[in-house]
Amino acid sequence: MAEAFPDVKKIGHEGPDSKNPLSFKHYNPDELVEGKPMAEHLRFSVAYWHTFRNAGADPFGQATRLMPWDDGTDSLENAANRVRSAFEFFEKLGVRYYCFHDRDVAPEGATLAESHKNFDEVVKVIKSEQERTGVKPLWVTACLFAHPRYMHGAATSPNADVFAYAAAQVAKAMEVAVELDAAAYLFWGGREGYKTLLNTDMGRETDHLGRFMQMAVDYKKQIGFSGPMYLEPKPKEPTKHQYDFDSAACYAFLQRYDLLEHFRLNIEANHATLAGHSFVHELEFAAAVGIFGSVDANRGDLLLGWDTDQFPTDLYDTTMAMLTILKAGGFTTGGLNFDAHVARESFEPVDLFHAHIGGMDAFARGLKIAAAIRADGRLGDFLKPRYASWDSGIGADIETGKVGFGELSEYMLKKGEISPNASGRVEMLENIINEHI
Ligand code: XLS
Ligand code: NI
Ligand code: NI
Repeated sequence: MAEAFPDVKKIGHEGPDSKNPLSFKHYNPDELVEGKPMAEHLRFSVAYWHTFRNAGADPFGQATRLMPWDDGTDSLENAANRVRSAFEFFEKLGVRYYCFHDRDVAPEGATLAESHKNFDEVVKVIKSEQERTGVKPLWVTACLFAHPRYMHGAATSPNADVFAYAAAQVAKAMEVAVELDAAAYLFWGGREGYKTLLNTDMGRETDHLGRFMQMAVDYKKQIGFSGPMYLEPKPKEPTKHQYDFDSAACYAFLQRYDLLEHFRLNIEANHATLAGHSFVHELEFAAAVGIFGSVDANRGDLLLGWDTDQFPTDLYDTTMAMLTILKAGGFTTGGLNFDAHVARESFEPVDLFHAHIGGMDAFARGLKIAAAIRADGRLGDFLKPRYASWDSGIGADIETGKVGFGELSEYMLKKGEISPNASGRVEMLENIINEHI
């Protein structure tokens, strides 16, 4: 098979002064940051659905992208060629991970059995490409939202057969995750929500979603899949309201259905903004309650209210994200998956390289800036004295449960007024970030 990207060689690190658009200015995989190579800090991953399936159509216009390796058919041969092209891309870009939905890599068949068979055929090709290159899935997932059978949802469909079909699809995708040595398995609740409450039994639907995830946990044990499972919050789109609205809603769901020890979150930047949060808020919440897992790295557009899935380029955002990720101890099984697509007008194959290089450099810079801010220490040092009143005296008594409202009333009546507050120094702290950017 001919090369898919014959004009592109392996992308190298040329440093910030290079004018070569096909080079990294900041991402240098072996360079140590806080004693760990950048590649291990960032664990970049390519999203198969955007980079190899999304041809650039939108609700108003047809596909624009040139994909010379793709003959446009649903044949197994085309699927296999696409896999080879994808691995050529991963290798040339220098990423170690990729993510996919079952139906991204293999065509849906006329029956479930035929779909399984198609999947198995393509997985053979994927496996040999993985062995050749060492590139592996950061996570695997099943597409439970594109086919018309999922019009009312998958695990939350009013039709019990749809739940059963989705379970069969997930079971198969989990088996493939084992086969391909995926680091994790992911659930994004594509249509697990509602269009109108007039036709929806919310309590029953969320119970079904909980039951579905409990079954997934059982199956994971049964087939010996050792990686974690991720839940990816998103507040809306395609439904008006999705049950996995944001990190906090996912946390409540996981607690209610006793799933906490088996799941972590995959935080997507654009989903955070759709939920009315910042990307870093979602990361910080997940880290604070101990369920931070992985990241779908992209960005939205403040002027557009949907999931535009643009490549991340905002240094302030990548810096704030890496500050939180470093504070949380970094990725273990997770990484930065570019759940992003090139603009519809960036239709040439080389644009895929520009887009990913930009995203990787933006996060490499964010990582270096975050490490410099941590080394500088002023930001981190600010918190200790700010919370000092909790380290001894009445604060410590509250934290350790020694006192209740009665004791606190006594304490305050005697003291008469609070010790003076200190300034929050908002602008001074913001200035420290900008000193380093
Ligand atoms: C869609 C989601 C999806 C998941 C994987 O908005 O981001 O791409 O990441 O199903
Ligand atoms: Ni995503
Ligand atoms: Ni998304």
